Amino acid sequence: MRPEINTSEYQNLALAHAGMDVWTVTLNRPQKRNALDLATIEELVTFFTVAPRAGVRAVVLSGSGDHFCAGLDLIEHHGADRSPADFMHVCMRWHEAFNKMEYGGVPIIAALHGAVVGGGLELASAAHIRVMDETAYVALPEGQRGLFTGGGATIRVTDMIGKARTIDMMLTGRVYRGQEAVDLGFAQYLVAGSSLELALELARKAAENLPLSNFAICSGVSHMQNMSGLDAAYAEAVLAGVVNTQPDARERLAAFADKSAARVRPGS
Ligand code: 1HE
Repeated sequence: MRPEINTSEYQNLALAHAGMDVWTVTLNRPQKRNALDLATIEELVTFFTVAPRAGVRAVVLSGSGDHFCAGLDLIEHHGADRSPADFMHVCMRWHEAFNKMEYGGVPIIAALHGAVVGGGLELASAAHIRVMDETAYVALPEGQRGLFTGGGATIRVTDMIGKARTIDMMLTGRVYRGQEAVDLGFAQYLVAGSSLELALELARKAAENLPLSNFAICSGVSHMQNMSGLDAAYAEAVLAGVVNTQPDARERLAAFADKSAARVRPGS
């Protein structure tokens, strides 16, 4: 049976259906600059566990207030006085949430503005597309706080910008923004206006694809990055075997064959 998204279950995330089975997921603790406490991480786990089976065709992830996300809730962490094992388990819940995002098969577009820092950058890195506005900036200030990244920066930020730049950010607290951030690979789009607006447009575009194609794109590419070239080629062939013969694709292929389908042109 298809599970439902029960919006009243969520306190720290604001969920809304934006049409075409596109959902907006908004970090909703602006008074805490959307810092990620354990409760918020659990809500992310819940949503991204249910979303792939609830018919969600794309997600726009954003933050309320002036900032996307200030990372780990430092006040909660300070107050909890955690043991090494406690914090290891906290990090495992972050990984649970972010892996469900990256590998879940539902396209996630992050709309970034203001601070996207520490764990906030780790969260954004688990999305499939990132859109920055002119206020957005990224940093990994853990080193300055006496901490280390625990939500996947060593993997996903390094994938985006390379090892040397990641280490520089961690050591020096370097901040990137604007075109430079896009050129380095932090985001695929920079907008003069609202990142949310473009993210929604991109999500709707992605939602027009068949869900099985999006599943392959939004889980297959990531899985294949973790494999040897030989295994990745094998897995790609198997996945394409399933996706490229799906009955729902016949109509689209027929439209290409009878010349009624749009052609690929620059600017389309
Ligand atoms: C917070 C947090 C937080 C704000 N945890 N409460 N992340 C950082 O080191 C970033 C820390 N935050 C900042 O640098 C700034 O807050 C911002 C640049 C994001 C925003 O500045 P501003 O001037 O708008 O806000 P503010 O006055 O600093 O903070 C407003 C409130 O948000 C204040 O709470 P209040 O109750 O005193 O009003 C802050 O305490 C609260 N707040 N950021 C908790 N992060 C799995 S490991 C991941 C490791 C990390 O992510 S390390 C965290 C890195």
